[in-house]
Amino acid sequence: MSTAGKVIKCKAAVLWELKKPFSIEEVEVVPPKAYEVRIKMVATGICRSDDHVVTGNLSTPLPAILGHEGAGIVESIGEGVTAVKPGDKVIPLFTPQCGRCVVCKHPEANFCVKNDLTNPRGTMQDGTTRFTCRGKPIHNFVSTSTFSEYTVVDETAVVKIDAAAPLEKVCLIGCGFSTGFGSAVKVAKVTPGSTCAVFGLGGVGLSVIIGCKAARAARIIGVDINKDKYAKAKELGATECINPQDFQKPIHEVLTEMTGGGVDFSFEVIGRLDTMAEALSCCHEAYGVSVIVGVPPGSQNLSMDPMLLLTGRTWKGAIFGGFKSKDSVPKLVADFMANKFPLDPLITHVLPFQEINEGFGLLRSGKSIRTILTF
Ligand code: PAD
Ligand code: ZN
Ligand code: ZN
Repeated sequence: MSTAGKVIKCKAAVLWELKKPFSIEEVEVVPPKAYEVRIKMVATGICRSDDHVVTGNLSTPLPAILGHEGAGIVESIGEGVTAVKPGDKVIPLFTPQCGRCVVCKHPEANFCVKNDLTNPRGTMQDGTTRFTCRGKPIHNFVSTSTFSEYTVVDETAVVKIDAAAPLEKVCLIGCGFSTGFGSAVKVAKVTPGSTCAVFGLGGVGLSVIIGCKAARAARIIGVDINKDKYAKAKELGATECINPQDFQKPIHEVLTEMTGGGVDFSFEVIGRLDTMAEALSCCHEAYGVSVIVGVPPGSQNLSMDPMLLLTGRTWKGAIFGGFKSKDSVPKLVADFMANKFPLDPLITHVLPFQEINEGFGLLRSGKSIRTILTF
């Protein structure tokens, strides 16, 4: 029996309050309005950015259905939707691509003005939400809300992918993989033979390493306080790994000495102000490029000595690896299908969706890289 045009009752993980576990609830998901798409989720990854919402580091209106690294199948479409049809395999896009705004028209930029990150409303483009639970409206999260058996997204925030793609793997292209990989190949533009330092060896940091290796960097130094992360980092291309806690001096001094003056490219993939400063300082004073990938704690500032930039360093940052989401995600899926990069090493755990709190526990304890929740 078709569910198109009807309210769907299904399970979703609702975050009612900060610093509380997710609550698996029955929610109502209303049909998509014009230019909207309702998706049956098949798989979703757990990213540290979701956890940043739980801790309060990343602000978004609550109660909300989080999750932004998913893949699913179109259940129904609203009026006027042409980009996808029921049955299509799709990836929701937490950075939309409307195709019409000044950012979408810019050849390099990807942070479409329709994003819900800078001033999050936790709604669809029309300012309302498609979820209710126990009679209350429940907010969306960054245009996606993948921690639900069904979700509704704007047409600008979803893209069709190869019908043969394994959704329980390519969901990582919805965030972690693309963010890390793009930070290396598109934002930093890592060059052959270069030296790179990657601070933070989680799912996103390891994807930076995959990107540095693909760009044929000669030396890739992983930096993490959890030594359990080193084996995987080396398997994916790190040539050495170091722990800042093993040294008496700041890690940027260690890296500067190790590399005879500083690395060519550095990446902060943790989300801490102190490591952002260390990553900037460890790149070469005359030509180093440092990229901020980690999401910093909300409303905190970092003071820095402008001399660090005056001598020639470049300091950058990007959301979603600088990729224009609609243009890039289908191509990245095709590249994965053509074995151009791996995703399997990033997946350490697979759990049924109902065990979402266990999945977050694995992330917080440093035991997982990516946990995939399956529906
Ligand atoms: P993760 O928690 O899996 O990995 C972070 C890693 O950093 C872990 O291995 C930690 O052990 C390590 N770490 C923690 N503290 C330190 C420290 N003081 N020094 C060295 N290492 C440390 O997270 P993730 O890989 O899912 O995400 C990493 C960051 O990237 C996080 O802040 C997330 O919010 C952000 C992110 N940004 C975007 C974007 O579009 N820019 C997208 C996705 C994720
Ligand atoms: Zn993410
Ligand atoms: Zn746009």
